[in-house]
Amino acid sequence: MGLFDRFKKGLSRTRDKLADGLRGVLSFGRKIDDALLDELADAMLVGDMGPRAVTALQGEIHDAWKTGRISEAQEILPFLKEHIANAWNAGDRQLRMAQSGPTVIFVVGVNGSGKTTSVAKLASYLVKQGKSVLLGACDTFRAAAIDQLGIWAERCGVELVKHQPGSDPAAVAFDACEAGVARGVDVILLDTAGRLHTQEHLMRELGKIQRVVTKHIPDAPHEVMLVLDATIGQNALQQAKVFSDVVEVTGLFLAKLDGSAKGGIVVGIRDQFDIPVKFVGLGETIDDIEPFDPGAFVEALFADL
Ligand SMILES: Nc1nc2c(ncn2[C@@H]2O[C@H](COP(=O)(O)OP(=O)(O)OP(=O)(O)O)[C@@H](O)[C@H]2O)c(=O)[nH]1
Ligand SMILES: [Mg+2]
Repeated sequence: MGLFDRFKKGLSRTRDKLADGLRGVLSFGRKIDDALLDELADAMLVGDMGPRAVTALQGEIHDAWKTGRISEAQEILPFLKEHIANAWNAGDRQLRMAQSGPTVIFVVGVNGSGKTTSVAKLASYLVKQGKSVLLGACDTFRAAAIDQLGIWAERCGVELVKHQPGSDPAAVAFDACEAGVARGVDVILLDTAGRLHTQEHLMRELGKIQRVVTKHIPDAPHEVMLVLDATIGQNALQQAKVFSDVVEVTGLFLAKLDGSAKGGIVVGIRDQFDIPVKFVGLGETIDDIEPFDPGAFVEALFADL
């Protein structure tokens, strides 16, 4: 299955919801007018694209219509696809890698967003690219969390650095960095415990882990990857903001896109944050990871319309 087909499959629920609203609006032969543009905005809002992004897109289409660039409903879709896809730079979707020594990827997010699974997917993805990977079990809250990561490490054939449950996550991060440097691995992936913005001490702990990492490897962490659960829709925007306040989030991993009818939030995220979506999760196995591709995403989002 090609990238487009995998996106298409993963986005099927989102697309069904969007298509319901869009089909009538975009029907062949309809002339563009204000009423049509309002209907279009409603359909995009129902599709979770977020009020700000929808208003901006509606404005662009309105301008294109007023200046005579488009006049028929069927011209809207290509216009929309182009404008959404072009909002992403080509360069910023790559993982930032270290110039020398190990690349450290620090993975954060709220409880149950998909962090540990996404760490495993990233490990597997990197191993397939010929990289050596080491995992750090910085979620020391529950013994089960350490075991869960251990199982993934075994399955991916990568090394794991862990401490006892209840130990200091920053100490695990330190040891993982030390081991990574000593063993000359290419990438260190740090899994962390889920936390909510109301848990101030836990949010502060993230800052501490980040500082410990930087102390050991000066230009690290090279990526702070925020894992967002795509099924939560607009709340994802709030989470991106809160986590960005305590750590420098450099990339988003949008997990559970397959189970989501709210994949349209990707559009709203791009509009509100200068943080690129780097990967999406399209299922529960380690192979269900795709680098985010705006072109394939947009084509899949609006396929069959
Ligand atoms: N369908 C689907 N399920 C996913 C995806 N990513 C993760 N999951 C599921 O989401 C659930 C939570 O995943 P975890 O990786 O344990 O989430 P977490 O953020 O590490 O959770 P905590 O450590 O408890 O905060 C599990 O049942 C995963 O299988 C995905 O891309 N698609
Ligand atoms: Mg976890």
